[in-house]
Amino acid sequence: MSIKKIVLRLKNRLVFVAAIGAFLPFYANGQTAPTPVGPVPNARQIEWYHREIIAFFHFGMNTFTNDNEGDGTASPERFNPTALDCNQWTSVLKSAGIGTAIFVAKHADGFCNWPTAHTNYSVKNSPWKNGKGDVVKEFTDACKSAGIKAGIYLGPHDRHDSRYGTADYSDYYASQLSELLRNYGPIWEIWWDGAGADKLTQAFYTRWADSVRHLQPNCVVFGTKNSYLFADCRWMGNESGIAGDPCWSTINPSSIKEEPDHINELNHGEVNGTAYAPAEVDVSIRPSWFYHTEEDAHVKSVAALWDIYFNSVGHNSVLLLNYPPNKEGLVSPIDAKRTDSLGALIRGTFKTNLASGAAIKTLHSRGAKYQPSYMVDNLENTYYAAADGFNTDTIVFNLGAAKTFDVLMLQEVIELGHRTTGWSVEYSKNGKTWIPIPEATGKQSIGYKWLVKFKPVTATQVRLRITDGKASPAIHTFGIYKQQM
Ligand code: IPT
Repeated sequence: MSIKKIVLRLKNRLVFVAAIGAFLPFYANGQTAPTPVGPVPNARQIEWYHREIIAFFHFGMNTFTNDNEGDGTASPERFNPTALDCNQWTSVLKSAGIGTAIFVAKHADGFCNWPTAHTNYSVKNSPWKNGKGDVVKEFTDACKSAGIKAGIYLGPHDRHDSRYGTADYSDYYASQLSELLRNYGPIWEIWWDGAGADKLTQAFYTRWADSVRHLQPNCVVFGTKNSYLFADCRWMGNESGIAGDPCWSTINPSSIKEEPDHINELNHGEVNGTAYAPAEVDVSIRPSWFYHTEEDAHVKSVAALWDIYFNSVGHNSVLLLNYPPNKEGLVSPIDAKRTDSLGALIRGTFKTNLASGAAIKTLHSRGAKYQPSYMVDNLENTYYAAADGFNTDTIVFNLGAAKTFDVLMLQEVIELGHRTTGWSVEYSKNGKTWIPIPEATGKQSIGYKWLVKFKPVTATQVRLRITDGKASPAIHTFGIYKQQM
């Protein structure tokens, strides 16, 4: 080989090595996904978040005794819905756009809405359908045919059964749980109310949770008090529909346990909490959980429900909205109309992201696979991510023309953990002067979804300032919208 050829070969090799060298940092920083930070959701929790709203149905002996917390002595004779139709319930949900529902199979008065083999205190000793009825079956069948996921509340507390709190009660409850988890198709969530459940030890729940995991591996667990170890989602700390600001998906297990109460931690979560257990916000559309005619005039207004939506779904939580079916066994048309309007308001408002198509500039782009435009593309699997080493960013959306909006949406990539811990949004009419939106200033958590509403503003540019974080930002959605009242 001539000297010339050898030199040429060496040169080519050098060019090749240099090319790889130039490409590597880009590849390493630009094309690999950010590493998750802190606790992250399991598959059940990811699915749970995407349901956004779950309906709750409180119906049982209390409906007929005009009570909310029956003492367990009311005769089964009193349970007699005249026109029970669970397909009517699910049609209410379909038209409101709600795709998940949880039914109270047994509340604390102990009366069972299905003909369980393990107590006589049930529908089988009621006049309804001559004792041949099964509300759990009618509910799960109706959900199935409507394409709605069905969950079950099986009250841990029991005022009727004298075994409550003893080892025998653990057997009794386990047998009922098994009936419900074996015989009614997929059960999407099990709800372990902590109310009155203080006598139930961790050992009870360990046994019951084993059975849930064994019989329905994908079932979400709402856990509180001594079921805290199994909580896929936690109580939010109040029953009025107002999750905290911030509201972290993370929390310490001792706070979920509620000893002595930990309301503040439940409400806000804990930014450095070691468990991933986001809040499920239980609230009734009426003052009570069960139906009372005298509350027909006090069904929550659409405006109140809209606020609750922002304070629950819009606070990185899932809304569990209760409907109390009446003595006929139907959801009242008043309640149905309100959630119809809520559904229309949600669909109308979030239909058009006024930032879609914006020209977007960021300070620390990670690379082509994580483009800023992915924040406004309305696609499920794309997101913007900043380069490693930058926990803050400034993201400017040039809207191209003046747009008027009064709602803001942010979504993080929950699979990557809570990354951003400080953010604010400002707008500009000329690209020079920036005006803060007070309601969106000094915010902390984002998580699955954060919503803010405010008086309408008109702007040609909007900017998101990420001011603090545990890791480089990973933003799934940035949206601005006009409320469609
Ligand atoms: C409260 C329980 O303490 C909590 O564990 C959870 O189950 C919650 O109810 C559900 O709303 S008690 C209630 C009277 C505030």
